[in-house]
Amino acid sequence: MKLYVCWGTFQVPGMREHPCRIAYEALVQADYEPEVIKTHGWGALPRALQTPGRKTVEDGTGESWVPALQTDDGEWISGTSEIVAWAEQHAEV
Ligand SMILES: N[C@@H](CCC(=O)N[C@@H](CS)C(=O)NCC(=O)O)C(=O)O
Repeated sequence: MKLYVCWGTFQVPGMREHPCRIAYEALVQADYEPEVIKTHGWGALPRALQTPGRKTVEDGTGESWVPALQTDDGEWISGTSEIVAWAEQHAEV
């Protein structure tokens, strides 16, 4: 599976909780080892200015915001709470 994130899965100083980190931790907690793809850029930019990773996310989910998960089945799950819910429902442990 591929987890598309912004610039990483680190905790951002000043940010209460980092959505990409929350999504990553939920998948690890469910015993997955997602391939983490850093999309960089910024979700609010128009498509012409998006990075290739953001364009891949937009093609899959309809929006360029991250985190977004592409499962091994090719299914896309967009949004932190949606990814957390998916991880809980598909826990390998
Ligand atoms: N409601 C969204 C918010 C996600 C969010 O704020 N993601 C940050 C990255 S951690 C983001 O996309 N920031 C702007 C950007 O990088 O495009 C969710 O929880 O999934």
